[in-house]
Amino acid sequence: TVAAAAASSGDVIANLFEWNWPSVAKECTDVLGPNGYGGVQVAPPQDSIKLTGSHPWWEVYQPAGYQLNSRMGNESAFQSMVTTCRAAGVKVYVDAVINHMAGSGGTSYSGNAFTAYNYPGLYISNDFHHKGVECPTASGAIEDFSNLQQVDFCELSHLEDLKTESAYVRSAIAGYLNKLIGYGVSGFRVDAAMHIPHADLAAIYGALHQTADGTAPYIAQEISGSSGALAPAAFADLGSVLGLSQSAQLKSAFLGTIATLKNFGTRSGDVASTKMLSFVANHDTERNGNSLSYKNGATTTLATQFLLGYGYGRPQVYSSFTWAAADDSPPAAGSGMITATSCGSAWTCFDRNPGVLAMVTFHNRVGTTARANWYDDGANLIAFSRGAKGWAAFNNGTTAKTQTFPTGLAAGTYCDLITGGTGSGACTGTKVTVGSGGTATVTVPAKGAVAVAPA
Ligand code: LM2
Ligand code: CA
Repeated sequence: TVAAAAASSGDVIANLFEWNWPSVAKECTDVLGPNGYGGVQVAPPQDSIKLTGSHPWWEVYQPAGYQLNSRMGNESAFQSMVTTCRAAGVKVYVDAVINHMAGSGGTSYSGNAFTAYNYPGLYISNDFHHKGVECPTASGAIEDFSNLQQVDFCELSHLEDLKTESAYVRSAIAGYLNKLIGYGVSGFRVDAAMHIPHADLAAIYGALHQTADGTAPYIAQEISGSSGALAPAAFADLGSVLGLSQSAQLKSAFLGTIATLKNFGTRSGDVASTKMLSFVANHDTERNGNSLSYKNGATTTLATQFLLGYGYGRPQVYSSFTWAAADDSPPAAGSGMITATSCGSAWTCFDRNPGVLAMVTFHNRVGTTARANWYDDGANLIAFSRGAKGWAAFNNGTTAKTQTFPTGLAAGTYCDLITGGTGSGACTGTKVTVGSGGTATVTVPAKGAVAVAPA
């Protein structure tokens, strides 16, 4: 049996995309646990195709079997990472690639050989959808992403599409996920969930065990459609959904004017906050241009701080490797095995940014308290309170702004978490003095934030 996770202080998830298992474990112990993160999301841990020559990051999205040998480490390294993270109070969420297998035959990181539609001891041709059978397109690939039959039964980028309506395939997938739960995993990001029929997802989730936390696994589904049966809202009855359109809204706001974020989380199609896994960027959106990325520097840090402060969805902070070409491998040995993370130029560790850590504290202190006291200048200065528990201001402009804001806070002097730290000693940073009417005159730095939330 797996030990209960150490007392966790919150729900924020660090998405350490393609960090190897020892590096994830160390981050849990040194950074995530001590700073109040509640979880870590890790890259797909199952066996995957190992190409000859270069090793693009996306090898991990071509499963070759469910053994836990991957570019991030072997099964015992995975298990030890989960144990270490849980001991630090950090729950582990796994990216589960269950819609498909690889796009061709090959060999795997476990050293297994496989051919098209044939994974020895696991799947045979009859366990897949095929063109001319379930899939109506001539190519066998999805050609029209608004056509439900194609989306469900054809191949996403020619990746062999599992027959998830079959009892055998469902039980093989559930067996893999239950093995992870048995190791202490608390939930899943379900890759390409939109491409699995709703009933099949329901059957697979229904076969999952309780986690070591004593609850059903947390489920966050990747739904890239926008309307009808393919909209995120159409899957929210089964679990949470990824905030893809929300990350796109954050990009346009932070590259334009953030006053537009007054409706963040309340547009039509925005699911309930409790069903939303929200983020500024992920491994797909940072490459396809749909979101901000580390290349936007301070703007991305500020957007991450906003997301942590605002209170829509369960926020995720993305930290991964830098790249020149979209297919580039993370730093790895010639074998494809990913090397230890070193934050700096090859890896961007937003999860460690002091201003981000301050907002994780803010997020945890205000909890689910409703927003109030919205302020915006019609352009790039905004502020809001979280009831009477906290107040924050964000300046996305390039010059500092001084303004008198309603704060919702009791009169008194508060210490800015971002410049003053989160400890209980004397304030070493900006002081926010709230008068008897609840207002405060504050200077918000260019591309910066001020946030107060007493412990
Ligand atoms: C996802 N969500 O639905 C992942 O977030 C995304 O990163 C995955 O694509 C995709 N679905 C499949 O899991 C990535 C990458 C693709 C790559 C696939 C498979 O963005 O470019 O496709 O992983 O490795 C690659 C080639 C593609 C080829 C395919 C099959 O880029 O040209 O298609 O392999 O051989 C013929
Ligand atoms: Ca499918």
